[in-house]
Amino acid sequence: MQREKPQRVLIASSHALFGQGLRSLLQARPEADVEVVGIVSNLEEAISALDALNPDLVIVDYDDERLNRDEFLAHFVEVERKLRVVLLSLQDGEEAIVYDRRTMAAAQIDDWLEKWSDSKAAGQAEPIADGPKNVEAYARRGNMKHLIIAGILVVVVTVLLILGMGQVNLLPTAASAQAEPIDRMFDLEFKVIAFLFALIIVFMVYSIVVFRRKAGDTTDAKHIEGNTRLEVAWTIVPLVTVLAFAFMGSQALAETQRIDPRAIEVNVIGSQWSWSFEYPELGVVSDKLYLPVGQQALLHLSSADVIHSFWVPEFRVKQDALPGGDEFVRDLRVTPTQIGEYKVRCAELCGRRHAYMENPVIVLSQQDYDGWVIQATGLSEDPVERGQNWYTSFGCNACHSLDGTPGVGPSWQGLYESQRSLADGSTVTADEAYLQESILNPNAKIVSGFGENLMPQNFGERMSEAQIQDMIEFIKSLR
Ligand code: HEC
Ligand SMILES: [Cu+2]
Repeated sequence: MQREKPQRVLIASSHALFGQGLRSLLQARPEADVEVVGIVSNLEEAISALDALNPDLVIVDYDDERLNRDEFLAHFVEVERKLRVVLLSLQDGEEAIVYDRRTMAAAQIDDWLEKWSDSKAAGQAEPIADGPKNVEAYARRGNMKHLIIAGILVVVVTVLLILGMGQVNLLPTAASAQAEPIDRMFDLEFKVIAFLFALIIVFMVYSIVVFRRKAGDTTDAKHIEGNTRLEVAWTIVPLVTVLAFAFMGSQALAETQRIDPRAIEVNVIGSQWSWSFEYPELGVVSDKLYLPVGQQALLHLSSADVIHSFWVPEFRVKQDALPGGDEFVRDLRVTPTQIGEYKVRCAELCGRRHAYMENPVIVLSQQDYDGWVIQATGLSEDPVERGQNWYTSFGCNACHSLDGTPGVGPSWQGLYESQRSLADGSTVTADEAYLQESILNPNAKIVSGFGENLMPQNFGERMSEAQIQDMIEFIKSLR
C-alpha cells in the first residue's frame, strides 16, 4: 500500500526495551512506510505528544502494567481526531499479538477481541499476530464481567419484586384451614415467577442497553451456532421445577380436601341471583351462611338454574354449583379459622346480576353458633326443655324411661348424683362426667344388670356438643 507521506507512529510503553525494539523493528522494514515520531511512558506524556507530534497511529504496550490501559483507551476514544490506536503484545521469540483498537468505545473492546480471535481461528490473516490463548482469556474475563453484573441485577430485581408484591394485598386475609396450603403454594409460585421475570427482563434490557450497535458500526454480529450445555440446562431445570410444583400442588389439593367425619353439613343452592343455605340436621333454611369457627363444614353445592360457582375469597377454595339434581351435587370442605363476616361470591358468569350474587357468610364462636341454632330452630332458650326435646328426637326414650320403670336401659329417674353399681362390681357416682362418658362411650362403664353393646355407640357423632350438654341438663333435672 503506497501513501504520499509516511504514517506517523507514537509508541506508548514505560519499558525502554519495548519502544526501542519496536522502533528498530519498524525501521528495519522500509516497505511499511512508517515513521516513529516518539515514545511516551505515561498518559500525560501521550496527551502532550498528541498535540505536538500529531501521530496517525498509537501503539500501546499491552503487557505494560504501569501504563493504565483502560485510562489510555478511554482518553483516546474521546479524542476527536482521526487516530488509530493499536495494542501490541510482544511475545517470546518472533511473535507479537496485535489488538487493533480502531475507533471502538471502551465497552466494545471485549466483543472485538472475541471476534478477532474467531477470525484468527477461521484462518484469516491478521497483520502480525498469534497467541489466541491470551485473547480468549481476555474475552472470557469480559463475558464473566457481564454475567456477574447481570446476575447481581437479577438477584436485586427478584428481591425488589418479592418485596413489592408483599406490599400489594393480592389476596384478602386467609380465614380457613384450607387457605393455608393454597397460600403457601401461591407464595412459592410468586417467588419463582418473580425470579423468572427478573431473569428474562434483566438479560433482555441489559443486552439492549450494553450491546446496542454503536453509531457507524456496520459489522455483523457474532454468529452463534447453539450451546448444548445451556440448552440441556434450560430444559432440565424448568422440567424439574414444574414437576416439583405438580407434586406440591397435588399434596396441597389433598390437604384442602381432608375429611373430618364430624363436619357440619350444609346444602348450598345457587340460583339467579342469590344463594340459599339449608341445614338438614337442623331443618333450617337461611339466606346467610352461619358457620362455627374451627369446625369443618361440608357444603353440598347445587344450582336451581344455571351454573354458579361458590367462592368465599377468604376461604380460598372454590367449587362450581351445577344444576341437574343429586347426580351433579359437588362437595366443598371449609374449616373457618377466623370469626368474622365475609361474603360469598359467584365465580361463574351467570346472567345479568351475577356480580351482585353475594350473601353474607358469618363465622361465629361455637357458643354464638349454638345460640344461633337455638334461635333459628325456634327451640326453647331453656337447656332442660331442649334436652327433653332431644330425648325423644334422638330416640333415647325407646330404652330409658323417666318414671323409674326399667326398659332396655336403666331409667333416668333419680339418676343424677346417685351411686351406680357397675357390672364389674364397683360403684361410681353419676356426676356430669359419668353421664357424658355414658353417652359418648357407653361400653366404658356398664350398669350392673344391663348388657354391653345395647346402647348405640354413635351418639358422639350424631349429636353436637351442645345437644349432649342439653341432654345432661335434662337428666340432672330428673333428680
Ligand atoms: C337401644 C337402647 C338404648 C338407647 C336408644 C339409648 N340407650 Fe342409653 N343405655 C342403654 C343401656 C342398655 C344402658 C346400660 C348399659 C350401659 O351402661 O351401657 C344405657 C346406659 C345409659 C346411661 C347410663 C345410665 C345409668 O343408669 O348409669 C346414660 C346416661 C345413657 N344411657 C344415655 C342415653 C342417651 C342420652 C340416649 C339417647 C341419646 C340413650 N342413652 C339411648 C340403652 C340405650
Ligand atoms: Cu351465579
